[in-house]
Amino acid sequence: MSVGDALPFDVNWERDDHRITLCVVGSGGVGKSCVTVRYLKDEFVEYYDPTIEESYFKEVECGTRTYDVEIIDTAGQDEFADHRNSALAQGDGFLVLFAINSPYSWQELKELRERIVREHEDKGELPMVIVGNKKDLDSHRQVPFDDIVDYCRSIQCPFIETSAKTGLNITEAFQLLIEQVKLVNPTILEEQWHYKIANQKMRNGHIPSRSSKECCIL
Ligand SMILES: Nc1nc2c(ncn2[C@@H]2O[C@H](COP(=O)(O)OP(=O)(O)O)[C@@H](O)[C@H]2O)c(=O)[nH]1
Ligand SMILES: [Mg+2]
Repeated sequence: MSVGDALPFDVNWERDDHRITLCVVGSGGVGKSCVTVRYLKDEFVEYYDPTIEESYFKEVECGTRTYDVEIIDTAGQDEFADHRNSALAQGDGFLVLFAINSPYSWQELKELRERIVREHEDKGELPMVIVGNKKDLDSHRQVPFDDIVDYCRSIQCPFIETSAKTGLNITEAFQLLIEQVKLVNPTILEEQWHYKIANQKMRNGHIPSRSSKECCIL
């Protein structure tokens, strides 16, 4: 479909948020901020304030299309007793991180994943990718690879090892997640795409009517 074509369905203009939200989660210090910034800016910045939650926007390619995606680098999950309004409750997909040199973060990952699944149990299957970060510290690995594979098989979740420091598999991790979103929840990607096309038409001076598929050209 090109920008010039009529929309195949009515865009709900009452909703101003057709973005796909991907949340980067995991216990403190696993590298959530570094992974996110490596993906967005291809830089490794050693230190981020661990208490700050940041939100970014990016166009992400999947197949032949690009989608507007919000990426939330979460923080302070240890205190989220009541997190109903938090990113964890709103995410459409989750990159769940641990650090391969931290058994604590691996245990935390399992608990965190269960909390996210409980939070979204009404939605059924949830797009998720498990990420073992700090792969550059493989010589200090404390989470056995076989344990990770066994766990990920048991919950049927894709797994990838990354390094924010070297950039290894960072784009691939986000790509894997967007592919999971496409697999589990293709409708939200479709909606996002049509919303994006409608916005491009608006910018080009085409005002789609709210109730018909026709456009009037000003
Ligand atoms: N060696 C190595 N250090 C990393 C990597 N990713 C993050 N770090 C370091 O781990 C610490 C915590 O990273 P940060 O992104 O702030 O963790 P967050 O609390 O999960 O957001 C910082 O000192 C980073 O420099 C990585 O891939 N390899
Ligand atoms: Mg952080």
